[in-house]
Amino acid sequence: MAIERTLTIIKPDAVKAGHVGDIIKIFEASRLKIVAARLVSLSKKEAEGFYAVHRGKGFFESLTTFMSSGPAIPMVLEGENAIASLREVMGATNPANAAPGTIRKLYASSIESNCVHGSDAPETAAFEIGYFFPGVDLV
Ligand code: IDP
Ligand code: MG
Repeated sequence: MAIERTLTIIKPDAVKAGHVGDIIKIFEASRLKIVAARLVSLSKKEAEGFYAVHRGKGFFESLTTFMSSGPAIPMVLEGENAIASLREVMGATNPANAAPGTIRKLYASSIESNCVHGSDAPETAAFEIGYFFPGVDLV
């Protein structure tokens, strides 16, 4: 297994609900180490740029409005198999289908307001890390 980096975002619903600490606790317990973090309030345009792969889908408008509705916390996580590990602790996109103990099962309220983002492949991780941390020399 390789040491990888992946991008997560603690989404506006989780920040608003006060679950930032709970979610970071799960990352740390899963050996996902925070190597970069910011607190951002995305504009609609920035949210659209981040989720460009979903442009044209029925939920794109609503998703990008939600993602620009308040503060969010993008972070770069590092660890063995970090991309798959993060996806595992996040749980399924729809919290109704998420496994017990996953972040989305514990804290998410709907398929849209689902608390966290996680990159799904090395290529998307590289794009997404660059989107929020351009030119930053990560520790
Ligand atoms: P993922 O976050 O589990 O990778 P994606 O399919 O990449 O899921 O979708 C990106 C985000 O768009 C989801 O996390 C969720 O916030 C939102 N989303 C996905 N599918 C739906 C849907 O059917 N209705 C509303 N929002 C959705
Ligand atoms: Mg995705």
